[in-house]
Amino acid sequence: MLKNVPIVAIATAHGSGGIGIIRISGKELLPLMLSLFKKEIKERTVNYLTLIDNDQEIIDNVIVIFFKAPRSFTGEDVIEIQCHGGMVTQHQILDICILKGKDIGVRLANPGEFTKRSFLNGKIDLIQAEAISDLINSSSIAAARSSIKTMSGSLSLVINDISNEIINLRVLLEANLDFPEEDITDLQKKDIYVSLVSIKSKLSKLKSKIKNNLILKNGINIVLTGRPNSGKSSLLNALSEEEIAIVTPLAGTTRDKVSNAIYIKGVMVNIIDTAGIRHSNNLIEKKGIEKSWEAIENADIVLHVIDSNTGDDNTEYYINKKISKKTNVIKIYNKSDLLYKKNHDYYDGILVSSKSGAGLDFLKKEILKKIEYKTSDEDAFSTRERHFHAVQEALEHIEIAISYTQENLFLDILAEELRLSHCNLCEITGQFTSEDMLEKIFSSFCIGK
Ligand SMILES: Nc1nc2c(ncn2[C@@H]2O[C@H](COP(=O)(O)OP(=O)(O)OP(=O)(O)O)[C@@H](O)[C@H]2O)c(=O)[nH]1
Ligand SMILES: [Mg+2]
Repeated sequence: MLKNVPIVAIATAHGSGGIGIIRISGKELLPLMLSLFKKEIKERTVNYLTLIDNDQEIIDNVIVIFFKAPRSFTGEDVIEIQCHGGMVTQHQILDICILKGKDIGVRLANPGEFTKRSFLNGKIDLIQAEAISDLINSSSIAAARSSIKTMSGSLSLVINDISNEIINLRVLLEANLDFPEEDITDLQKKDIYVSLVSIKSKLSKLKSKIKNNLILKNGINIVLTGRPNSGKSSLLNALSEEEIAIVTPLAGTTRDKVSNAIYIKGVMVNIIDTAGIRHSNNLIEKKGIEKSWEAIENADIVLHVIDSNTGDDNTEYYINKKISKKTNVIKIYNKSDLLYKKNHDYYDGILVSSKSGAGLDFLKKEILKKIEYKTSDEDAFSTRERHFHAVQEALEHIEIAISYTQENLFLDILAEELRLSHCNLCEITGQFTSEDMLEKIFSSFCIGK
């Protein structure tokens, strides 16, 4: 598909509405404007015009606004045509734009292509582009608020501030690279160390903020595991305050995964109950246990439920072998109501009763603690997984750099680690982002955006 030719799309939602907006963007739209409206429209003025098709039939009376490059959303010439919002009219206008724009190569826009052009023309950075998509798709007022803040550049500002600190340090280091280490004064050494520690602290803060926002945006997955009859389904029901799963005294009751979403301090927690883990020759139960293992692999937190009266039979050992490093495990000693007295053996987990509800509030607090969620986060950002990973890598490079300041100063290594850290931050804002990655990001947008 040809790049940089003018593009056109319906910018309003698909279907009939009060009005529809057709948007055209291209480097030089004067010829198309003259062909469509027979006159040159002044930029940023509202124009009430009649749009006529090739058979001289009126398509619609429309309002047209022209944004001259570079003072437009895309940074190119942009024409916005507001018409009556029927699908037939909108498609007729789309067709006439393509027909009359044939000489300048007008084609239909791909998903997200207007925003992509805005990014490529330096009007917005990648974070702001993503925030536009998040704003359109936001499902709560809180999410919309954080998107609009991010769109206005709040996250970009924080990243650019850290980037500038890294650049300043790189300049200092690279200026000294040609000199032997002894020529660097103790004062300079101390300055380098202090700067690195300051960058590290800012990145750590940013990382935990991004994580917090990701938790708010996506929620977390909790999987209940353990031996049959330990009380997993009972715990799901107790946390849900609803009879979601079947509970019986028979071992092997749950076969399929059963899940329910609850909210803990505004965080969506998707709880998945699984088949109890044991050796079984029953075909259905075996399939259920396979599903349990799959769920465990994808969990953010595993609640490993143990009947505090009967113990666990090594299930924990197998679960720990299966889970990834990032998964948290919380041991739950269930059926506390059946215990005569609390035994010190339960110190490594949480004692609860799914029957009486004892210990559940404490468990909820522990869940938020495990994922390091902080409730009062005023400056919410609209963030994505890729931001988190990039900041994490940027932080790792700074930590390596700090480790090389301990005894001798290895200027070349320091300079290289700072360069890599800086690259990670530039990936977030889009300064060094591969074409493939851009394709992936913008293709998730809707057409006309
Ligand atoms: N007294 C008491 N009984 C409980 C408690 N939790 C569960 N039970 C009982 O233990 C039995 C098994 O509970 P389930 O919730 O079905 O256990 P499960 O781990 O889901 O079992 P499977 O689905 O077979 O793997 C039922 O009879 C429950 O009523 C508890 O906290 N106290
Ligand atoms: Mg069950």
